[in-house]
Amino acid sequence: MDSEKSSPVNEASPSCKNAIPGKPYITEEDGVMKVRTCAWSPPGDHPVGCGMFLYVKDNKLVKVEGDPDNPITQGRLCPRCLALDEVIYHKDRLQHPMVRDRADRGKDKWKRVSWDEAYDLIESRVRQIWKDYGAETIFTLTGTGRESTLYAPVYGPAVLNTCNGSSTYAFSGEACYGPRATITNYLLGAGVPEIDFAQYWEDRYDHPGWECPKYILVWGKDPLYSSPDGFFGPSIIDLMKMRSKIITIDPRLTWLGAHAEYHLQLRPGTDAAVGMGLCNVIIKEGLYDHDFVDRWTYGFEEFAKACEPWTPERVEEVTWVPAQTLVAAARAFATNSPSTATWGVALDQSKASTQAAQCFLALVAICGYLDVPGGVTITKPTSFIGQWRYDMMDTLDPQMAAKHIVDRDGKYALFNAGAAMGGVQGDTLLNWLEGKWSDNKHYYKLRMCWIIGTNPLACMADQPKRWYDAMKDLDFVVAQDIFMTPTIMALADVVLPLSTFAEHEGLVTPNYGRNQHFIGAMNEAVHNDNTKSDLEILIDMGKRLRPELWKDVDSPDDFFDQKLKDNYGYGLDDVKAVPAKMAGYEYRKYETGGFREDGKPGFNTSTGRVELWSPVLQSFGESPVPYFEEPEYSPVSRPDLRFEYPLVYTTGGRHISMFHSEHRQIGSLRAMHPDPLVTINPATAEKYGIQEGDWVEIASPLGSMVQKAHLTNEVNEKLIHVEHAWWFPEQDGEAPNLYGVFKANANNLIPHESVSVTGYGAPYKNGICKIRKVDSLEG
Ligand SMILES: Nc1nc2c(c(=O)[nH]1)N[C@H]1C(S)=C(S)[C@@H](COP(=O)(O)OP(=O)(O)OC[C@H]3O[C@@H](n4cnc5c(=O)[nH]c(N)nc54)[C@H](O)[C@@H]3O)O[C@H]1N2
Ligand SMILES: Nc1nc2c(c(=O)[nH]1)N[C@H]1C(S)=C(S)[C@@H](COP(=O)(O)OP(=O)(O)OC[C@H]3O[C@@H](n4cnc5c(=O)[nH]c(N)nc54)[C@H](O)[C@@H]3O)O[C@H]1N2
Ligand SMILES: [Mo]
Repeated sequence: MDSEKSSPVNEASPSCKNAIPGKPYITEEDGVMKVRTCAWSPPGDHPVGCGMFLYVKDNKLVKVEGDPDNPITQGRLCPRCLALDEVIYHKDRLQHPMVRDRADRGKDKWKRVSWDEAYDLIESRVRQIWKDYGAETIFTLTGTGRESTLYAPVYGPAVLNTCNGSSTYAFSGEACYGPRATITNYLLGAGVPEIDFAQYWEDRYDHPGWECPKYILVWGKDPLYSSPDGFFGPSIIDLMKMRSKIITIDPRLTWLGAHAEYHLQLRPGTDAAVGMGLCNVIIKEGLYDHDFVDRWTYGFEEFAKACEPWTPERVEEVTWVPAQTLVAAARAFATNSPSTATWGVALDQSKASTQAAQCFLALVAICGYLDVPGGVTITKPTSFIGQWRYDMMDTLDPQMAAKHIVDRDGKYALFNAGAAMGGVQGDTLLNWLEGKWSDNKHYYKLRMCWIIGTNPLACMADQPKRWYDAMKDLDFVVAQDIFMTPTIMALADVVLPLSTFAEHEGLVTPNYGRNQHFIGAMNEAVHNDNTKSDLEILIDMGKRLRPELWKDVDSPDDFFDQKLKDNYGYGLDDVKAVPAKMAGYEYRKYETGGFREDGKPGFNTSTGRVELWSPVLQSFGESPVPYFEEPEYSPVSRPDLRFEYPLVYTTGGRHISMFHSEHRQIGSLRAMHPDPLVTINPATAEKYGIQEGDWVEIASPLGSMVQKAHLTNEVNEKLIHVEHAWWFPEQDGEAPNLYGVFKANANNLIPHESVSVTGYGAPYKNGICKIRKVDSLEG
C-alpha cells in the first residue's frame, strides 16, 4: 500500500506498474482492471467530476473506490457513487430500445427493437413531420446539468433542424442556474461566481498566493448535500477546518446553519429584502471597499438609495430575520477581508430572482471580494462546448430561426434576448402547448418532442398535470434514459437506453464551462453493447438527418479531441493522462484586461464596470436597481387566504441519497430515505394532531399532495418544508397511476407564470399551505 501511495497508479508515468499500453488510466492485476475515471452521469449528478477507481473483472464492475489523487475530491465519494453497481446491474434498467403504439401511451406495452430499427423509425417520423408541418413543430426538452446538458441543446439545430430545441425546459421561469448565470452575465460580464476554494491548482490549499476566506456566506444553498454545478460541497468543511466561519441565509436550520456564526433564518422568498438590508448596513456604516467601488462599480449612489429604506427593523418586520443578527452578520462579512459567498438555487426559485441576484452580486462587489484570493472567483463565460452550441444554432435557416416560440404578448423579452441558444421560455411553452394562442397568426401546433435528460412530470414541471395533458396529444415523442420514468411511461413512443458514465467516454466540465476549474476524463470501464451515450446518439442521428454537419466527426473520441485542441491547445490524451486537467487561475483580471474581449482593464459590461445600476435591466423594462416584491402567494400578499392557508412552505432541500427524481429504485439508497418527508415543527404538528411518521396532506390554493411527517426544529412554527421529485417505481406504472407520480408531488402546489418581466425565476421555494393528517399516501 505504501508503495502505491508514493507512486500513485493514476500518474501518467510510463513506469506505472501494470499500466495498459496507451491507457495510463488503467492498471491490471490478477485479471482485475483498475480504471481511473471522473464521475458525471447517468446516473444523475452535477459536474463535480468526483475522482474514482472502478475495479472491473470480466467486464463486470466489482468495486468502487475514491481516487485519493484527484485534486478536488481527494478520495471522498458520496453514497450515490458507491451504489453504482446497483444502478448498472439493476433489473429494471433499460437495456434495449423500445417502441410502443401511440394509442398505447400510458400502457406497459413496449416492444423491444434493435438500435437500427429505432433509429429508422425516428428518422422516418422526423422526415415526415418536416414535410407535413415544418421542422419548427418539433421541440426538445431537457433537464438539469447532467452530461446531457452539453449535448441536448444541439439536438434541436443539428439533428432536428428546429428553432425550438436548445436549452428548453418544462420549467417555470427557468428556475435554476439560468437566472443566476444570466444576471451575472449582464451585471458583471462574467460566468458564474464561485467560492475560492483553491480549486484551480493541483497543489490546492498550498498554492502560493491563495488565501483561506475568513467568512463564507452561504445563501440559499446547502452545498454539503447538493455539491451543485461543479462545486464540491465538502470543501467547505476543509475551509472551516482551516479558519473559515460561516454565515447562512436559509429558512431551515441546516447543518451549516447550526455551525454558523450567524444564521439568518428568513421567510422564503424575501431574499431581496435581506440582501438590501445587508448592503444598507454596510453602506451606512462605511464598511465597503471604497477604492473598488470608486474604480470598478457603476451606479453606487442609486444602488445605495434603493437599499436605504431597508433598515434592520424593516427587514425584521418583512423577513423574520432579527435586526441585530442582520447587522452583526453584515459587519462580520464586510470587515473580515477576504471573505467569500455562494448563492444557491433558492435565489432562482422565487419570482424576485433578479432582485435577489442583484443584491448578492452587489454585496460581494462592494465588499471588494470579487476575483481576489480567498474571495469570489469569476471567469469569462466561455467553454469548449458553448461556442459549438452557437455555431450549430447558426446553421439554422434564418426563416426557421424566426419561428422560435415566444410569448404572444411580448413578455419575457430579456429571456428571449438571451436565448440565442434557442431555448423556449417554460411558461411560454406550456401556454403554446395548451393551444392558448391558437388564434394568433404566427401560431403553429407542436407535433413532436425529444426528451433528453428530464423527468418533468415528477420533478421539473410546476402543475405537472397541466404538462401531462398538454403533451398527451403530440404526434410523436422520443426519450432516452437509464430507467423507465413516469414521464416516459405517460408520453413516449420510443425510448432509447443510455449507458452510465462507467460505460462510455466523456468529458466533465464544471459549471458547464462558465467557471471551469478543470476538465476531467470519463473513461469507459465496463463495455455495454446494448446502450449508448447522449453524444453517440447525437452523432448517429445527426449523420442521418443533417449529415452535412457531421461529416468530420466519426466518434465521441474524435469529437472531444478536436474540441479540446481547438479551444485549449491540448488533446484528449492529455486529459486522460491525469486525474483532472487543472485550469489555473489569475486574480484581479479586471486590472489586467483578462475579462474583456478588447483586452482593456475592467469588466465585460457596457459600462466596463460592475453594474449596480443596470442599463440592461432597464432596457428590458425591469428596474435597474433591486426592489422588494412579495411572493404572489404569501401571508402578506394574500391576507384573504390567511386563515385557510396559515402556513408557509418551502420545497426541495436536497438529500444525499437522491438526485432529483432518480435513485428511488436503488435499494441501498432508498433504504437511507424510504419516504417523501414533510418537515414540521413539533409545536405546529401538535396543533394539528400530527405525529412523527403520520401521513400528511399538504394543500395550497392550487393543489395538494401527501408526504410523511418528520418533526424537527429545523423549521419554525410558521414554516414547513416539503421534498420534491418523488415517484414510486415499485407502484403500478400504467396510467392513471404512473408510478404514483402525482401523489407526493410538491409541484402540485406551485403556480405557473408567477414570473417577473425578465422571464426568470418562479416560486418553487415559497408559497402558502394548510396541512392535515391523513391515513395513507392515497390521502
Ligand atoms: N418543488 C421543487 N421542484 C423542483 C426543485 C425544487 O427545489 N423544488 N428543483 C428544480 C431544479 S433546481 C431542477 S434543475 C429540476 C430538475 O429536474 P430534471 O432535470 O427533470 O430531473 P429529473 O427528474 O431527475 O430527470 C432527469 C432524468 O434524466 C435521466 N438522466 C440522468 N443522467 C442522464 C444523462 O446523462 N443523460 C440523459 N439523457 N438522461 C439522464 C434521469 O434518469 C432522469 O430520469 O427540478 C426542479 N424541481
Ligand atoms: N443529492 C443531490 N444533489 C443535488 C441535487 C439533488 O437533487 N440531489 N440537485 C442538483 C440541482 S439541479 C441543483 S440546482 C442544486 C441545488 O442545490 P442548492 O443550491 O444547495 O439548493 P437546495 O438544496 O434546493 O436549497 C438550498 C437551501 O435553500 C433553502 N431555501 C429554501 N427556500 C429559500 C428561500 O426562499 N431563501 C433562501 N435564502 N433559502 C431558501 C433550503 O432550505 C435549502 O437549505 O443541487 C444539485 N445537487
Ligand atoms: Mo437545478
